[in-house]
Amino acid sequence: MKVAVVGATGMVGEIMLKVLKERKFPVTELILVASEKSVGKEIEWNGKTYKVVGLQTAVDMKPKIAVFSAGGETSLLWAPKFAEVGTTVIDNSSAWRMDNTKKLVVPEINASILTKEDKIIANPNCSTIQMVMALAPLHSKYKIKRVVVSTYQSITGTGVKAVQQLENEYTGTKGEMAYKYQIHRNAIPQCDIFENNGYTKEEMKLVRETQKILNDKTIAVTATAIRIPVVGGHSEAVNVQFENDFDVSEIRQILHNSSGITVQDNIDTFTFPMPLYAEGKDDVFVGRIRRDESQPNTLNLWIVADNLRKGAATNTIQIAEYLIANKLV
Ligand code: 2RA
Repeated sequence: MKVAVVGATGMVGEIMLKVLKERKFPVTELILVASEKSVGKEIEWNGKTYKVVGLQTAVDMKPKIAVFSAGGETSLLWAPKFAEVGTTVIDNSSAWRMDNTKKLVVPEINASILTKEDKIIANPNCSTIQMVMALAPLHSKYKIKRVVVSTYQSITGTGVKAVQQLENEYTGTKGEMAYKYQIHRNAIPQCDIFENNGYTKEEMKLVRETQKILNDKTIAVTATAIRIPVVGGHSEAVNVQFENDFDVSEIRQILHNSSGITVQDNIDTFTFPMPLYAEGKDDVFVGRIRRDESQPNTLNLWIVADNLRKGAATNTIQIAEYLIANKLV
């Protein structure tokens, strides 16, 4: 299959290439796409060397699938151009996520809504993906009423500049700032820009995308998204109130039986998820599972995942795999 990777030189783009190879995706022709300044750059993939091409060249090559991680502006302008030549686009930016005509997909939860007509598919935000992966099976069983989530987000979510800032601060080197403040030995209560309601875009993504993916606007969600000096993945403290009561051991069993979830939950052996150990893995790790004794039908969870893999690249490739398996491309 002719596959284009748009944003091939970025952090997520590089992981998408890695995942395509790891999962032996049926690539017969690979098109590496990046901004004009990277055109001609050579990238090795699966034993072959490829030259990066520009966006119009890639459209003219009519790939069957194009996986995007190139920012919202590029996606808004170029995803429709790919779709017009018959390409199915799976986009990692926020450009299409809340568009009523576009599907927002986590394969383990709602891939069945996809049809042949879906030519631009939105990949959810990383912090949303890991949360709904754990919440979806519990919602089916106990019906979620309200979610309160605090996130502890990896600087890789911001990109290379942030990783370099932390490195510079750690080594005492002067350099460009990705954040307004020092991130080394700090926690910044701002991920993305603020909206008029005092919440950041990142926090409102957790609200809006969760309701769309679980297809239930009655679910109340409130979020606080924090940036911390970690690189392995995002962590989330989730407090979830259900309509119905539950048994904690049954909750653990439901999560254990859910595809893409690994339960790491035993305080006697100090077993719980941590980003240092989630890095490079595709599962969503859930632990610290315990009843919230302050109010009925309410549970606390700790959810950790590699934000560049299941939070972005792997989820994207899994959507592409679903399209092929179900003959939707
Ligand atoms: C972040 N989820 O972590 C956003 C975008 N990757 O900054």
